[in-house]
Amino acid sequence: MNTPKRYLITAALPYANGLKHIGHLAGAYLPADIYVRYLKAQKRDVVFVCGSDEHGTAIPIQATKEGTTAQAIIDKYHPIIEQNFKDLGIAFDIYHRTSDALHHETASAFFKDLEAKGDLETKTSLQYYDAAANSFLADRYIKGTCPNCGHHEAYGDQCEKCGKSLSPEELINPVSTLSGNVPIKKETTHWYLPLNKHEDFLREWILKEHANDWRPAVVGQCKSWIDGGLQPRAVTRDLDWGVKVPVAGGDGKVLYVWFDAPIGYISATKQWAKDNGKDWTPYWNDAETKLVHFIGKDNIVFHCIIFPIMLKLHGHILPESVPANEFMNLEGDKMSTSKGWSIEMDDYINKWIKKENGGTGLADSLRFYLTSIAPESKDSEFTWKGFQESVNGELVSIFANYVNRTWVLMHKLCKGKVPPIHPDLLDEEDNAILQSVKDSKAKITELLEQYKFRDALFEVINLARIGNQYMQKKEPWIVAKNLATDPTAQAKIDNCMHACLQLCANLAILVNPFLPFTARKMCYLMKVVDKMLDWENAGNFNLLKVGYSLRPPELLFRKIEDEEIEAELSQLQTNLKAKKITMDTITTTDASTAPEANDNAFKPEIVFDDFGKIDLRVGTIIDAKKVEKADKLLQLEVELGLEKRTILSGIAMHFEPSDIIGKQVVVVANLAPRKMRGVESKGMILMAEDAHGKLYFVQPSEAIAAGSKIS
Ligand code: B3M
Ligand code: ZN
Repeated sequence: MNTPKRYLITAALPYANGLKHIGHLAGAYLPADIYVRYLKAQKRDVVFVCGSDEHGTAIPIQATKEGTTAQAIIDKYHPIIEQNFKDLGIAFDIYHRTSDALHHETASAFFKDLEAKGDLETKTSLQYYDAAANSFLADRYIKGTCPNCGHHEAYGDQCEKCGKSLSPEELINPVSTLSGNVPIKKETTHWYLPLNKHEDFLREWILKEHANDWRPAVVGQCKSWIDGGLQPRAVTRDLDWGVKVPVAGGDGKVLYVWFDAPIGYISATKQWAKDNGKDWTPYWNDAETKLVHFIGKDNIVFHCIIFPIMLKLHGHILPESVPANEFMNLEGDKMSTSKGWSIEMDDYINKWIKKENGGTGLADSLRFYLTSIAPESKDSEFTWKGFQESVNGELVSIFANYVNRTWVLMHKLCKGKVPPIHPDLLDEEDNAILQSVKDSKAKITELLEQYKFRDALFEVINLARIGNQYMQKKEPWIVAKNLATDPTAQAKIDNCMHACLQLCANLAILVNPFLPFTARKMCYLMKVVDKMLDWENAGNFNLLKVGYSLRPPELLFRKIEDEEIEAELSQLQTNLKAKKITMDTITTTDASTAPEANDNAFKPEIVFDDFGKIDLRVGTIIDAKKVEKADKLLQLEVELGLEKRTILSGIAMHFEPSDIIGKQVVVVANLAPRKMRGVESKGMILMAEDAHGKLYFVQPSEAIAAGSKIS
């Protein structure tokens, strides 16, 4: 493609069902923002769209967890996520919502058009149904074992562990997440997008046209999908949350979230155009627009196979590239908010950035580390130690150090003004430094065009390194000692400091896509307007005018201290424990006795007499309720035959009280009573926990009399 006339850049629409973590940030939003900032610095016509994905089963499921409505959930998380992105410098042109009327209209019209043209098929089939909950089990309402990787908590639409896209029929041992029951099958009719009819198009477009310019992992995933045989894909669901199916027979049905969400990119563009007095149509319909989707690898099939078919059918342009990232793990494990093993953007902002009132570059410190470990070709790993080493070792001691030394010396040796050049005294090194800037700019530009953000950032730091070496060679502070004896001393100092300052101005331009707050702070120090950051200015050594006085030095970044890293690491363990399911109330309320994160070893041997001391009984739960001000506790009334007992159990995060009444359980009947939240708990319920933290009641294989002994 020649230089495109305009760009439309999208970043995956996050589900507004909870806070988003830095793995999400590194996967889609940060690389997209870097690319957009680079394009805008080139004065290209760019629109950067994103927004909340507010449909799908993820939202009502979160609402049930928080004991509220789906609408309340999206209204709670949409503004928080939007603000988090702002605080980290992710500068969308619009952050829209799929609950907006404009989106409902757009998605509805899109579906109607495809339906009218005969591009969709309908099919009646048997689908999983939860009789107790009176509901079909779409997507996340059904869980089971992934046929691909064996993960036990795979959803009906996707396994979050291996990323494979699934249908409920493929799940092994499916259970309803509504009731925990094994579902039955019931007849229902749905609309399908016949992916199989578009195989030739996909082969041609992805496996031929883009075989070499898309990332190998993206092409590879598409190829295995296509080779695996494309099937018609249901694009409607039996649900009441979402965009209503707008055609006859659609009562009680909504569009599948993955049908409506990508259309959200179009609605967002429409809204942006409306707000800015522009025309949205060329951005989606003109072949001279370059469309790029930034996503994580679990979204590849939707953006490379399904949505492109929809776009083609509806008469739009196709994405020119889909630079999907792999995953970013955290300290050796997959990042997961629900398991407490993650760093939320919101947490980082509150703890690191807000505390220091904007702080010494702490938003950019995170952007820097995340980009330097971007999972562009394989999974990568965030570690707090790595964060510290990267910030202290590169950002502080190379980049910030170079700028700071330049500023300090310029104030000391050149009266705080841009010194003149003395051409007759310029030597090879002075000339080489300008050439280095030009070379770096060329490399960085090329890498950015190829979505290689990690390498591009490395080149920027390398240029600062070259600056440090140049200064070290010239040693203007040593030359200054000869001012009285060497008549050319001041001229030599001027030449060196002039070059160092012009290099700083160039660094500000080149670092701007990656570290926008830093670039602006450098503009402030140089007393220039942001316009200086235009990409065309890089490679120019005339950016700062001779005689211009600059501001006194200010630190761009600060070091990250050992104590801060230790605090973060112990916080991670605390979060994990807080979310971790424990066997009973005693361990849940007493963190010191809670099992360690990966503590799965067998306990030390005991003799039979030790075991014999435990009085285990079968009990039946006859009542259950939440305990005030204790998120984790349920207060249970348990029938033990000889007597009824009140037992507190730390299972409130996992079971609804109404769901467990009538269940049989195993009770440690002779455990010393313990008072919690003013209630005395007499006994303990045994629970089993799988590797994913899901809890199961330990039960007799058939119902038996309450009070029966277990030995
Ligand atoms: N909300 C899934 C995700 O956040 C989904 C992306 C939609 S992009 C159109 O991973
Ligand atoms: Zn899997």
